[in-house]
Amino acid sequence: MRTILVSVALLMVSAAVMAASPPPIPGSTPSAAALLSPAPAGASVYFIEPADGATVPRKFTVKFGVKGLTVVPAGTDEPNSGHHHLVIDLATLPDMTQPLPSNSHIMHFGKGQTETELTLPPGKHTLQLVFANYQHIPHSPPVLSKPITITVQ
Ligand SMILES: [Cu+2]
Repeated sequence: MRTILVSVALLMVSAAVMAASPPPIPGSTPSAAALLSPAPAGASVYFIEPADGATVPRKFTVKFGVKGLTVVPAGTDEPNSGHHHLVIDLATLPDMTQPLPSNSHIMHFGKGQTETELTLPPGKHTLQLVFANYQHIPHSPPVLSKPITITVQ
């Protein structure tokens, strides 16, 4: 009997908590704007290596540079911080106001890494860096490198 009473009390508490936060309206993204982090003036990301136009072996190192922002692991919500994302062979960038997708064209470095080893098939490839906040959402305005083109041997 006592267990039942406690359960009923818990149910009432959960109902009250749920009533306090109304469900999002379907089709709208009310929280997205609130999650955007402002980019400090002059913030930038860039490739330390390889250089634009470089010829590299199939397996090569990519080093990420950043100015005006601090690299922290994903999930760490601090002002003017975030983590690197490497965009590979993607002509059109995804929506810069939403969390970046994670797929073969967009690599997340959510542990706060500032370099990686990449293996790509021979030929020309484009690389671009996008910095994003603790929720994987690019800053506002987005902090992007210019895309570089490399030739993999
Ligand atoms: Cu991310």
